[in-house]
Amino acid sequence: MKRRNFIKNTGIAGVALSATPSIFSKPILNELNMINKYPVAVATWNFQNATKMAGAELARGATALDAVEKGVMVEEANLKNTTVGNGGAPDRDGNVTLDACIMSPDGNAGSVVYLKEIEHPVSVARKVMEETPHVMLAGEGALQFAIHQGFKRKNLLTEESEKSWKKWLEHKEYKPIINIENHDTIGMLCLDSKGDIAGACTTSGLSYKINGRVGDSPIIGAGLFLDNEVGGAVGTGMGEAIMKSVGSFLIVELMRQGKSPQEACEEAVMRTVRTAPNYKDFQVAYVALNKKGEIGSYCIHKGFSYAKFYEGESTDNPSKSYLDS
Ligand code: SD4
Repeated sequence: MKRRNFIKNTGIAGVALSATPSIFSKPILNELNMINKYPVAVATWNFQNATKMAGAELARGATALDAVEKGVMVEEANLKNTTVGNGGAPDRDGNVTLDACIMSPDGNAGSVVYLKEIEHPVSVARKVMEETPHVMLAGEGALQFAIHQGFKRKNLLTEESEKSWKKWLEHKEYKPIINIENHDTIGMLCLDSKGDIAGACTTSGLSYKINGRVGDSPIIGAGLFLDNEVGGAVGTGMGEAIMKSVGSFLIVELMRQGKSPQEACEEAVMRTVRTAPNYKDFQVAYVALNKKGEIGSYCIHKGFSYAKFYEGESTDNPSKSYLDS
């Protein structure tokens, strides 16, 4: 049974856009005083393959929701990315457990936590949003739901990840890594040709975490939040710190009160800096996008960047940081 009246407007948007000669030719919603032209896709870290995929979808008239899902799926399937989806690093007992969430412009949300053996948790999160009366499913229940929805089980522990984990077991030292070679959790926000915002966030969480640990990424308001009247925000880094400050929700509310995405991201990072005495030991990074297409980003440590796609162009953008190292 469907709780929410999910608006199946993809077809309508497609028809409207097919009459538009080039959606890059001019800002479509001038009344919003766009800084960036539609469509816009932004993602945490230099995940340009993901933002290009989302951008291509948006360019052919896809909704922000479809674009954001397809975008982050690129990294879920990327075996070289050891912090998202297939090939993600396991917990300290060798289990690959995935967390993901998705939000649509109408405020609907879906999420899965501690999901094993499913390559695309974001798509399961979308099914939770669209096909159930709930927001979040966890563990065995989430897996059973996914199987029932037609998802196939798969071993997600690659030889490489298993090798690294066995090496880690030799010392079992648990210390968060600040920036994992610019490959990390992907949080993405898309603004489509109608000016609607959707977002998604997906991760295998912190490498070698305690079995059962869930981070910020699947928590609506922490790893992701959006409000289609205002904009959206995504977070990456030490999930515990992001959860404690409800970082993404905070950013969206600050933007609602008039702050720019940049100012809002800075304030959210500063909340953690002010409250966590050990803030130098971990990374927290945010990216925000408002309805005008303005983007902001801020982090604790240097080294974080965000991928952006707009006007058909894809770029990597180093973020400003609180610390210089
Ligand atoms: C988590 N925030 O599980 C995620 C991990 C991450 O950079 O983003 N790492 O805490």
